[in-house]
Amino acid sequence: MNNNLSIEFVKVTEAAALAAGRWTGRKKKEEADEAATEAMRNTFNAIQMSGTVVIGEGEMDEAPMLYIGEQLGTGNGPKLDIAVDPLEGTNIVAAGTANALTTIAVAEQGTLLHAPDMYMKKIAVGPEASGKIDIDAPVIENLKAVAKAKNKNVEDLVVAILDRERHETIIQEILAAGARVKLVQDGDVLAAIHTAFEHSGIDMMLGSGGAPEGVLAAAALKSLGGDFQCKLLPQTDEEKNRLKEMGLNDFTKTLFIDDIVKSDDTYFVATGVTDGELLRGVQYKGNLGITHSIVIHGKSRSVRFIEGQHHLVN
Ligand code: VTB
Repeated sequence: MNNNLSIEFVKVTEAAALAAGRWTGRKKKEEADEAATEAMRNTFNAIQMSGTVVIGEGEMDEAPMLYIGEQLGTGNGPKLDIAVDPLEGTNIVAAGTANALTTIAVAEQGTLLHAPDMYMKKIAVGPEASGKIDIDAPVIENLKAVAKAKNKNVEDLVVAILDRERHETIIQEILAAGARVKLVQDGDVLAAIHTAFEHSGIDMMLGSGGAPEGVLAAAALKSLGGDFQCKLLPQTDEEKNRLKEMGLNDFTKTLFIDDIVKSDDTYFVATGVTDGELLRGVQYKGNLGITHSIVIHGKSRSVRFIEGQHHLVN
């Protein structure tokens, strides 16, 4: 992929964040999501590329969402797979709390997992524990393996997990092993990526969340040298049929990071909407909007933090 595209992709998440940020703390999550989606689509469509959404917010009939199979870009230029989460944390934005972001991952055509938007069981770790995890193993075994790899005691480990009733058993297993939890209201993309950033204090991410969020996290973690495994969790026959239509017949099998993201030639990009632990949120000063983004390039494994100043036309 042409390196110059990276700045074009940053513009996409910046535009989405600038649009969604206007809705921060207004208790209007749908409006925030729609604003992010529209800005993302418009900015993508100005890029010289032939992109396809391989995993996103829903199916064609659920428009205005960026749907699976949607074509993005001018139609000229490289053929690319795109994973999108126009607004990771719609509830966060509505409530005006922390860690909402806009995010995309882009890779060469045919290299990102193409799957419906459904639940996915996930495990994520940073570079030190890469290759040591097993999504099928008991929680305690994964904790022991991560502790050993990081030269820590199990008691020192912090596991990020979405604060949901469905996770009660896993949470109890983490606590019984002596480790600690960091309960996350929303946003398991960031929770997963945090495992690769020492200062976050998070050693592992467990639990089920959205499949698009899983692909986005895997794209970032692959470039950061971390590890990620998952299993798709269809809830209905309709979801099972949709999986089959997409060629995923054996949905019970574990998907490893290289199954989810097959190439190194990837970009993961995110822009903060509300202030968070990795990125500051959008700040508005009159006609000026200030954004903070991260760009992770798989080929070079470079990580860049980019501050943008934007003159906004109202
Ligand atoms: C996660 C999280 C999202 O949905 O994937 C989660 O990353 C999973 O779904 O920010 P439930 O909310 O149904 O548990 C979000 O929290 C919201 O899309």
